[in-house]
This record gives sequence, C-alpha cells and structure tokens, in this order.
Amino acid sequence: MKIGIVLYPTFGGSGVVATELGKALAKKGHEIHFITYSQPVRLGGFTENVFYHEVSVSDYPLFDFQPYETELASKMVDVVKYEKLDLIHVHYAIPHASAAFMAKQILKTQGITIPYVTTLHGTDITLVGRDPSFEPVITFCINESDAVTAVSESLKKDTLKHFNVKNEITVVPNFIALDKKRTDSKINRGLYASPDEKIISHISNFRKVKRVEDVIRVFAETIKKVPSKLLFVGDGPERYGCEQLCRELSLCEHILFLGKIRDTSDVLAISDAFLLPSETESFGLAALEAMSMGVPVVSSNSGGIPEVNENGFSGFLSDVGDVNDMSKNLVHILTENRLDSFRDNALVQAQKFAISKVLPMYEDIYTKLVR
Ligand code: GMT
Repeated sequence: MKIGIVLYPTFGGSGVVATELGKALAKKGHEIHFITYSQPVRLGGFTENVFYHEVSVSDYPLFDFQPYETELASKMVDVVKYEKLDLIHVHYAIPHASAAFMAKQILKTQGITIPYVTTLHGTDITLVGRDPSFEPVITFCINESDAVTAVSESLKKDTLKHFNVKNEITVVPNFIALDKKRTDSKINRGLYASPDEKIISHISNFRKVKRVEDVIRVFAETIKKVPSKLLFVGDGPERYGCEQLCRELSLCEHILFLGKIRDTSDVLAISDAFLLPSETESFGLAALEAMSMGVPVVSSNSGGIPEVNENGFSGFLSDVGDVNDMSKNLVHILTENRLDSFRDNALVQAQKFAISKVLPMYEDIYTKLVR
C-alpha cells in the first residue's frame, strides 16, 4: 500500500508513534510518505520505502498567523495525486484531521477518492480539543474520518464523553519495537551514579500536565531512604521552576537535567526506576519505553496509564499528587533485592505491546478501507 502519514515532527509521543509506525510499515514493504513541516526527530537517515514531504509555511507579511492547515491540505492533495497514495493516516486531530477532510473534498472534485484514518493521541481530546473554540471542528472531523482509532480505552471513553461522536472508535494501543536491550548501552553508568546509588529517571516535555515538580518531591523523600540520583530528559515550560525547586530543596548535586535527547534508550538502560506522576495521560508512551528496557514504573493512576503499567507487577500506581505513596512504592521497588523481579515483570508487560502485535491492527484497518 502507499500510505501518507501526517504527524507532528517533534519529540511528542504522537510524533514518535507515527514515525515508528511508518518505519515499521516501510520495513514490511509498504510505501510511506511522511507529510509535515520539518523532519520527524525519530526518522533518522535514508530508509527504504520512506519519503518525506515538507510543508513549507508562507511568511507573507499580511498574515499574523500562518495558514498552516491550508498549506498542509494543499500538500496532501499534491502528494496523494502525484504519488498515487491509497490512504492517508493522520496522527493528532488538530489540525491534521480537518486538513485531511479538506484534501479529501478537493480530490473528490478531481475524481480521486482517498480515505483517511484519524488517530487520537490524548491532548487533542483531553486538553486542547476540549477548548470550546475547537469543539465543532474536532467533532465534525472525527465523524467524517473513514476510520478513527484511539491509543487507549480511557481515551476512547473520554472522546465519547466530551464529543458527540457517531463514528466507531477502534482502540489500537501504542507499541514498542523491543529492538534495544539495556546490555547494548555504551553509556558509563559510573559517570552518573556511584555503585551504591540507584538511578531514577523521568522523560517528558515538561508541560504542566506532567507534574514534574512531583517527580522532585517524590525523589526528595526517596533519597532519605535509598541513595540515588535523578536524571531528567526533555525540556519545556516547567523546567525553570523545577531547577528552582531543586535549589530550594538543596538537591542540585543529586539531580541532573540532560535536556532533549533523540534516543532515550541509553538513559533508560542505566535507570533503575522511572517516574511518571502525570495529571492525565492517554497512554504514557514514556512508561512503555521504560518498561521495554526493563525499568519498573512508579506512576499516577490517571487516564490510560493503568492499561500500560500493571499495579504491583511492572511497577505501582498512585493517586495524582500523592507523592508520599509514590515515594513509598519507589523505595519498595529499589530495596530488599526486589528490583530484579520488577525489572523482569516490566519487560514481560512491555512485550504485550510489541509492534508485531499492534502493526497488524493498523494494517487491518487500512486493508478494509482500501478494499
Ligand atoms: O504528552 C504529551 O504532552 C505529548 C502528547 C503528544 O501528542 O505527542 O502525548 C500524547 O500522545 C502520546 C502518544 O499516543 C501518549 O503516550 C501520551 O500519553 C499523550 N499525552 C497525554 O495524554 C498528556
């Protein structure tokens, strides 16, 4: 099949999922055309069957706001027409689903029929999408999509609760390639922690919804009982406040801010536990990535996280904001020789989301539409 994938090219989970999906489909012989405004961070170098089409955004002085959606729709028309695509798969509803709808209508006037699949990722529904100014467009585009998927049961429920959706929503969970092992890492763990110290990590875009300050508060309690270091990966609006908090709590020498890193597997490979205290999380891809490297997860129990992290098995779940419970769970995992069995369980849990199990679910949807 020839498939157009529309995505955000940045570090966000939806872009990572879309890129990894495209790469895996290309490996299976499908022809993949990525359409977005800059090269997706996880795309890497030259890959067989993969093409990248950049949407150039006009900077004409009349525009206070650049008409990205219009330029994206035009690019989709162009790519569908000249690359002879069979279908388009858009990741994240805003504005990709509405641009796909527009492209579909334009192509119809030229005698070309192109189905589009919309995958809902989370904040397009639970945060941004719920803004009343977006609601009519989102509801319309979801209902007009030829197929709609959500990355968790929780996100499907949220979508049906907040939008008047008549279309069927299929849950296709996020997935993991399982092609990296912690033993493959070339990172010298000794540079970050002494042999008697554990390494705890957190990876996110440092938005409010991630509750990154909770990570520091959990760590502040944990370090009283378990000698440890905290590694932060990523960057975003809350980072400044977090650095302040580290200073206030006199924890600077135990906490490292590594910034944005393209491939986080090396950091996970030297981690002993992963913290994800988010306010809400439709899935929690970062937790799955951690588990796939044998890192148990201490997280909140919000949104789709309980579908990913099994309480008492691959890690633990606590109520949002309950830093004492999170710290208690972290100490439990890291002490009395329990870590190895939690590591094994984390890996077993990650295998439930192996790409080999999830890819056929998307291919099934595509085949039905193209037929
Ligand atoms: O977490 C973010 O802020 C980024 C966001 C995105 O759109 O990239 O992530 C969402 O999609 C990911 C991939 O499906 C999910 O794993 C994340 O849980 C989800 N984020 C939220 O729901 C807050």
